[in-house]
Amino acid sequence: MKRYSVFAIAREAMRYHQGWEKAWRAPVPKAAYDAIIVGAGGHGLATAYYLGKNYGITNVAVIEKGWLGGGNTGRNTTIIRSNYLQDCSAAIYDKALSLYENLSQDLNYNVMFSPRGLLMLAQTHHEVRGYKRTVHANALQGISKTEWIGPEQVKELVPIMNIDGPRYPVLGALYQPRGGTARHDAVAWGLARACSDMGMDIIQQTEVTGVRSEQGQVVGVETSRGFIGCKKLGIVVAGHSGQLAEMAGFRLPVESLALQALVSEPIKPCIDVVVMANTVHGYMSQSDKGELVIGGGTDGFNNFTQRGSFHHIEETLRALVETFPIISRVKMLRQWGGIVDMTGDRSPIISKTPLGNCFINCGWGTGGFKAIPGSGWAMAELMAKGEPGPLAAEFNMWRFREGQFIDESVAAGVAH
Ligand code: FAD
Ligand code: PYC
Repeated sequence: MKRYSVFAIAREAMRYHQGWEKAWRAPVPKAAYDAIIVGAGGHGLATAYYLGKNYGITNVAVIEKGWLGGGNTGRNTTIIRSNYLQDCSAAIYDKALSLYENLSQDLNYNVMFSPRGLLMLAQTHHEVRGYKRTVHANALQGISKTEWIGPEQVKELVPIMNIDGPRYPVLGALYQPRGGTARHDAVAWGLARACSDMGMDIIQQTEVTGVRSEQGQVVGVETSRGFIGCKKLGIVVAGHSGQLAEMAGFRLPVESLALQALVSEPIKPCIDVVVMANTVHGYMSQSDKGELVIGGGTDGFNNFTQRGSFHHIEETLRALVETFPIISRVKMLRQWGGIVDMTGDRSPIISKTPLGNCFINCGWGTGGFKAIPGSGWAMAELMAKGEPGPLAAEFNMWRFREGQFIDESVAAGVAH
């Protein structure tokens, strides 16, 4: 792991930062690897990282058609929490949260993890019931401290909030003090640097266009730079999972949808917790630069456009202005979209596939940023051992055929 002395930092400052080493190499692909991971988003990079760190498997390539972190990982609104309902979900999201708490130290890279606390507002009686149930479930799971708080406590935590809105007054909130945010690019960059330091190849601007198999086993992938062989394949491509599965000859129960977000001009600090308002379909936090980071629900139709749209700004802001009247005069700066992969039960898939040595990690939908280290940990175990460990066991892709759904529609929030 690279460490720089204060003298090196001062020297580089004096020579206009011309002498820093590249954080990761730009290697020419080898003919073959022990493991190939398709997709250099957070989940693909974390899988590679824990393959090396936990299992000593470092002859690994991560193949990315664009630039690393350029998919949903670099487009998300960075909310981290583990307040899920079902035991298997709470376990993996809480594992991820625990890993996030030490990720900067582990990677020696500041991922700017900020446990500022997270509120999920209850604005209907249905939500009150749903969130109280989650608090009880989390207490029984014994892993993630969540609590139910009343409207006055909400107002104390977020003075800019109007809790007496005409349509949807705030009836209380599900509060997770350990929740918060991290810097999304830094998570991808820190993982990429650590993988590269372990000798792994991160191969950008290279699209996987086919999966070659013989007698039920993957032998390698076709790419825009030619064939690359592998002994194990991990598919970790979020909104493009259906396409990769088709290349490998199987179908997945996922849909691809655009999820949009926007940021405002920077303003003085005015909100120091993360707030999600799922009934009105809006959520908000403030970045270190002062921008309000805002998002809403998914587009109502399947698509692959990574763009924002005007109707979305209108709908999301109309909803949020009722709860945060002060934002009515703030200018919005940028908007964008990312392609998320939605399963019917709003829970992910970390699974073996019909091909013996091919594994898939997808279906994180609108909520996978928070899961990155836990997901990588579980996927690395699956790829290294060929069988899922306790964190992944219930997230297999056959649960949809068997009706073993892991219903997280309340916890998914923006995608309920
Ligand atoms: P990605 O980061 O999308 O990485 C997949 C990579 O695969 C991409 O880089 C892509 O280029 C590559 N790829 C695809 N096809 C190929 C191919 N054929 N060959 C090679 N490479 C390929 N989650 C939260 O927990 N909290 C949030 O606040 C939150 N907010 C969100 C807001 C928005 C607007 C969006 C879009 C998502 C949000 N999410 C949030 C969800 C979260 O971003 C995703 O679940 C998570 O980032 C998925 O990570 P990933 O590594 O699986 O996918
Ligand atoms: O999963 O917490 C979440 C989330 C918030 C916004 C988008 N996803």
